[in-house]
Amino acid sequence: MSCQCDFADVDHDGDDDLLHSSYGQSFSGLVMSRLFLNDGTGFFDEYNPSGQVSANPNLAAQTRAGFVEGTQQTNTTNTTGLFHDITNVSLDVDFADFDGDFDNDIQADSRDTQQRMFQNRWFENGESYGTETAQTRLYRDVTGSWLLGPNGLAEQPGANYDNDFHDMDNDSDVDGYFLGYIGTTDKWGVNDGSGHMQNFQTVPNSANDDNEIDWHDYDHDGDVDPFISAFSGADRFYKNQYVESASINLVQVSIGTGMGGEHARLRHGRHGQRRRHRHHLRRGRWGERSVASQRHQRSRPDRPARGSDPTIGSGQSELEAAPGHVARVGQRQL
Ligand SMILES: [Ca+2]
Ligand SMILES: [Ca+2]
Ligand SMILES: [Ca+2]
Ligand SMILES: [Ca+2]
Repeated sequence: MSCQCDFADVDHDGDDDLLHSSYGQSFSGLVMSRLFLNDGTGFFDEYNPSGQVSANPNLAAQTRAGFVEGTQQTNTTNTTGLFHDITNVSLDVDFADFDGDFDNDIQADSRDTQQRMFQNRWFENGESYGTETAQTRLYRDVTGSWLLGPNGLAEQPGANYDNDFHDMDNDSDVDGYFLGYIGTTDKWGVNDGSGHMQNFQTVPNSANDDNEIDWHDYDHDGDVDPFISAFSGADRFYKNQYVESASINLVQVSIGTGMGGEHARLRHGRHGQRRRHRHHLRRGRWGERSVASQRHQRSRPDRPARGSDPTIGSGQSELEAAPGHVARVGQRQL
């Protein structure tokens, strides 16, 4: 019933702790996600300060079990610590410091229901986990203020298989790309610097049923660009135009041959091995492509310098402007 775990040091003791997400039996979204603390020797103990235990398997309403302040209330928008919702159809979880206070907050996607945001309260609790007597814990559900989206909690994604976070506008806070944010359509949102995702924008040509997003500054212009792997159909690459136009304004660019959706689906099915594909992208395939691209450009003095193409800011990509170059790189992929 789990499709994703993630590691980060949530309590500033120098070891990586474990967040284990669940999507529930038959994607019910009724089983709790759980946090486990590393004891420094590689053994993990569940952080469950109330001592209450979930029923098997579904977490009942008003239960205090879990790592987040308050009691369980489905789809709560409370942000004071009275209630939380730690049961959703979570196929991806990510640690990031959304509010810029140097501790690891949590974003949990949900295939079919409201995504969640949990604020790490280490510093708010005086550099401690908090106490049950004070009704404080390490995490607080802040979905109601950090992730309401363009239409509040009415969003019903239906295909939210992955989100990922990176600084898309170079202002030193993490922004987000949300797969299948409404139906199967993707959106990106920007962080206001204190954790609130806002100004959600629809990603062009993103109605396909996608599987994963990851980042890479493929054109080395100083902003990160998203790559989307598709469940079916073609994968997509977008250019972030922030450096050129002071606006993210994602525009789809060609990715050449050899990276189509059928190819991707064969490599990594919907649930089983998606992270292996991500690892591959980070470590080699796209990095090698970028290096090759740079070398090729330096060897062609007649080609415009990177970032100097005036058509980029009006929506045409650098890759589109040099199709021959893309084709040669693509052949190298095969
Ligand atoms: Ca730790
Ligand atoms: Ca934080
Ligand atoms: Ca940012
Ligand atoms: Ca870029």
